[in-house]
Amino acid sequence: MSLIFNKKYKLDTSENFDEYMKALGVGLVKRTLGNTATPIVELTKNNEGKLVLTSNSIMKNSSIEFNLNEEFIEETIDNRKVTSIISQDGNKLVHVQKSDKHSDTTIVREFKPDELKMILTIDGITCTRIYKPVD
Ligand code: DKA
Repeated sequence: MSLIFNKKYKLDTSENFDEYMKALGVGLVKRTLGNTATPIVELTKNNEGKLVLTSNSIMKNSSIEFNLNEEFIEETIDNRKVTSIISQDGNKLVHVQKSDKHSDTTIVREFKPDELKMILTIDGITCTRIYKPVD
């Protein structure tokens, strides 16, 4: 199994996202927006061969560009500045975010033809978000 590029996925179901955001220290206003947003996510590659992960929603349009296994500074959807590193495990991207403001968090994105499954963990809290292909 490998990653799936150039395919748009839209959020379909989400479990425990509010608890996850609370553990990150996200305030009520942003959590309310986060809980109602249905982002559309797509993985592409740019001209330099970097991977690009785009997320578009009413809350924010964001895009991160990265090489696998290389640290980079990421500004998250809720405007945290974190140090990120992303590695590949078959059809999964394993994304670790480090910050001095909260515990390390890991986001695993599993790309399948019929869904994109995200598992987000922090401090023993697990959030599962299922995205479905658009069209
Ligand atoms: C997603 O892409 C969720 C990404 C997690 C962002 C953390 C906090 C967001 C606060 C609105 O589906």
